[in-house]
Amino acid sequence: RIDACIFDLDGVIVDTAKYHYIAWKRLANEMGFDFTEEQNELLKGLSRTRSLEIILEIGGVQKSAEEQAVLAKRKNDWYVDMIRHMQPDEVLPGAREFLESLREAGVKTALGSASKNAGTILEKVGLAALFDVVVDGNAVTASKPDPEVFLKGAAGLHADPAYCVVFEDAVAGVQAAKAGGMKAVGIGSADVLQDADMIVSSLGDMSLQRLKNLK
Ligand code: G16
Ligand code: MG
Repeated sequence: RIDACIFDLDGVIVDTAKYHYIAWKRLANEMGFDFTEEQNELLKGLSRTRSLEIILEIGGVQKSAEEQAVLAKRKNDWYVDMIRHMQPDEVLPGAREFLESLREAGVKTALGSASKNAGTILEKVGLAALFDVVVDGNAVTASKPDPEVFLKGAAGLHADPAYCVVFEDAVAGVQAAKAGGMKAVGIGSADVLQDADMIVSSLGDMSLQRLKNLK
């Protein structure tokens, strides 16, 4: 039995990693070092402050807490400037259709994202109405793999975690789901998401029947 589905945002519903990358790379370049797409992979699912710490480590640069706050804001201003142009056609394949099928079947839905910009993104791509609850980076104190974001989603939906399924593309996100006693569907490759109960390449491969098969 499945009562609720909880979705990660970046990498599951939309590809915002490409915008994060452009903004982080610009920041790194301004500080005088490069930042590669491969390094950007390390930041998926992590908070903005944690991401900046990692980038500073990559560049071998030390900054005070005050300077870090300024840098994080600078990056976010560039990022917000990009996501405010996002369009409904940027929703990843199958995501909208799967969310609609859950709504029709009476399965509750929540968003569980590390991003403080999650609400804006859902509005821009026209998906806000398909989520019953949104838990984002403004609502949590502990980052994935801590299960807080997903447990808050389940609580907001009045759902027992044991009957919740989390959809995640990041290893830390799958670990967070399992730590919260939930089932996890990994979006991506089986090599990296071994802890997931099922792996699909996109939400286009999901259906109510496959959801039921999770038991
Ligand atoms: C997303 C991204 C991360 C990003 C984080 C915070 O997480 O994957 O790369 O650092 O949000 O974003 P913001 O700077 O907008 O608060 P998720 O959990 O949606 O995959
Ligand atoms: Mg993600």
